[in-house]
Amino acid sequence: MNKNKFMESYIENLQRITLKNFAETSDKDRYFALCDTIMELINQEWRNCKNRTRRSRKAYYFSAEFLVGRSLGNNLINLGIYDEVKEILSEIDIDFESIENFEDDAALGNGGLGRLAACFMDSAATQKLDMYGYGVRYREGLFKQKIENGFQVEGGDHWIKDGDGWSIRVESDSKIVKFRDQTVKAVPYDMPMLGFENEQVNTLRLWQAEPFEEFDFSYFNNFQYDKAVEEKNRAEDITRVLYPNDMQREGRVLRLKQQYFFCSASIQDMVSKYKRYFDHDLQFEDFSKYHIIQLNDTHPIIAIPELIRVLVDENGIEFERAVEITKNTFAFTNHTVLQEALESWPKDIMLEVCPRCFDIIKKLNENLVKEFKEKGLSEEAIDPYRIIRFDQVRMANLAIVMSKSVNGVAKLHTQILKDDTFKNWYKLMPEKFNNKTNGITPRRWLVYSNIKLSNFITEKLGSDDWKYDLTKLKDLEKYLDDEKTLEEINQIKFENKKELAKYILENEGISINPNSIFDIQVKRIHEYKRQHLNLLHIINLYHKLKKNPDMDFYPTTFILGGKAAPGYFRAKAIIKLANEIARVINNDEEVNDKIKVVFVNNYRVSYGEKLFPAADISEQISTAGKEASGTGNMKFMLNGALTLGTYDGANIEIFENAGVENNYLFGAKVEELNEIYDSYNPKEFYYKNEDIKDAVDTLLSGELNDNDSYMFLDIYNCLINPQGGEKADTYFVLKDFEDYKKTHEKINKEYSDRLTWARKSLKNIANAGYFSSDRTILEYAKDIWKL
Ligand code: Z16
Repeated sequence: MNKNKFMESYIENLQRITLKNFAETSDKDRYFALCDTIMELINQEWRNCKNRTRRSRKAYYFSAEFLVGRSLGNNLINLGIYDEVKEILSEIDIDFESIENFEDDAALGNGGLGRLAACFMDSAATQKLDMYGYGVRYREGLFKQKIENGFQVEGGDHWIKDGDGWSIRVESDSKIVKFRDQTVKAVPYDMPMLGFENEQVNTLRLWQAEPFEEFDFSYFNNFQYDKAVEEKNRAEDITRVLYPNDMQREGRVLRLKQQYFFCSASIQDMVSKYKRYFDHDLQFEDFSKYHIIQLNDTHPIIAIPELIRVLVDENGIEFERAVEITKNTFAFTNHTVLQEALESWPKDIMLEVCPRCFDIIKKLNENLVKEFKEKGLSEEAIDPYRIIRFDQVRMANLAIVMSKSVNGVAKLHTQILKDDTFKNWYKLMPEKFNNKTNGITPRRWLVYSNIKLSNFITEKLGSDDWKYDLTKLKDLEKYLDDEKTLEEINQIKFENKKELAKYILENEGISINPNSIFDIQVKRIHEYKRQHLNLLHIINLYHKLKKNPDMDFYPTTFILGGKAAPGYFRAKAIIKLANEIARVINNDEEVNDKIKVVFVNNYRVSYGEKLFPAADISEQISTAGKEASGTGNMKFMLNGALTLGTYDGANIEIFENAGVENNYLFGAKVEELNEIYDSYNPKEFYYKNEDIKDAVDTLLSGELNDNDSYMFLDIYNCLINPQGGEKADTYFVLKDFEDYKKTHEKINKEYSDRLTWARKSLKNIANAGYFSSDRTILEYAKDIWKL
């Protein structure tokens, strides 16, 4: 890059888009001008990639969510010009960090699943894999969380109200999407996905819904202005907002419209390009040779009947032939074993949204049933396989029949799919099932967000090859017994903790001690993730410190954060509980030099970038068997935190790679929980264990105040009182409490041996290589996509 040219074009852009003189421009202006300048810089390479890959086999990642976060810093890192641009800006008195903060997170996802899609985009480009992302351009991303009086309050997230510096509207590639009762235009917005220091620029294409005709003049001419506006709104409604539920299916018509909307537009896009560039293949003989579609969970499965529809209805392909093509085109990833998340759509809703797709699904179901009957299966034996049952379309079944691959996202998770969730399917078609353990991109989650550790690693290894092949971190192990290195690791962690402390003081108004242990749990709030186990333990610890002020105890700061789905009362109760515990403890001068509790407001990608580098302990405490993988666990590990975790999801693989002796494993395993499931009685634990009783009773003792919301009673009841046919403590919080507490005591003791701790930290960093999404995406490419 030519520095002078960059500066010149930057200032030119700044003045052109604002019509102001340089000195008069605001930080926001300066941010957007920088986006423009970078977009110009990559334009040539982006076009080159598009041209080069027109006739090549490509993977298409279909996902209702892409949780991209901010792009400025990440793009500069991937272009290899981060330091230079910072310098250029400082030469004209612009502070990079301050303008960086003007970028709103692109929060087009709920949590792990959406962030995984974003990490995959980074890794695919970095590995020079031709992968296209297809999704939805929500006008409002995941709600902004505010905390008022300890309660979560949701606010809007109109992330593009001041513009969108990273997208190009490609009007000419617009598609028409037809619903039963409405026809809309799908307009693509393309975001460049840059490979790390290579020439690759892939595309993330997000569709926005707009009225088919900008203004319906027939209404207008009849003086029906309201009706004309109404039609426009009805179209725009489809992509107005991201549904904020993770792990909970949403049975609304508008949600299915969103899904069908982006799937239909994407399939049409693929087919029309195919016809343009492979114009000799009128019979689509080679379609599946050039396309493989990876379905990110159940959300985009409607793309399956949509492809059949487009082939049959719009291209005259025979039904059976279209089915064959489709079966060779799709692959399906499952992300959860929680039944409440597996989507099924009522027939009526499908008929209301996309009747032709329902027709096709019905036919697929009939063919399947017929095939089973010919094989001699009874009606009953067929039941678990039916795509339609009790007038519900079971999306996972549709995907499994129609895909060439079905995968889980961590070893244990895939095993549970085979043994349990999809066991009938597994018996029938074992060859389809495979595992792809999740990963994270080391560029965003280390190179960009933890510059100090990143530079340190490069210095120690004498090269930055590890950024391209994260398994090279293994070579850090030669420093395991080098005291100087270990001290440096502690020093870097300390610097990061100071920075986080400053940020938390500014944003949460709470002052925390960087010399204390930073124990962090950030993720969506859900009972299975057991934030309430963490909180009950803090309550009990607090009481112990009150009773015994001279207790040997290493000061600890407990940090929690995460959003609750707006309709999930108990998750919101957990947030209120966290804030109430924080209020009581932080205001108690007898203990607040020993423990502090912080609930960080509005946890999101850009907050995570500050939290992961500063953690000593990573809390990964889900009930065994429930967290499909987890990916936050990997971000903490890569940044040198030790995992306090259950034998669940990818934690297991973290323990395997870094050594369980360098982390803190606790709690019951899946097999044990399955065995005791029917006989489990949490009350036994409550009466037998004083600490449990102390913590649980505090929910109702009056010491904590839920402002008459009955929230703490709800948590109390769910732990020990079976309610309305529902068992008590289905997530085994009380069962695991004692072991959790003991493990915390061990951590607290061992932390003071600072060198031994640093050694464990280094062990984790050195063995985090496996969890690069570069490894994951290469496995997809090799085993499933054959790219
Ligand atoms: C989600 O974030 C996940 C699963 C799901 O069905 C829906 C959503 Cl929105 C998460 C899993 O809970 C998590 O364990 C996993 O690491 C992540 O998906 C990516 O696979």
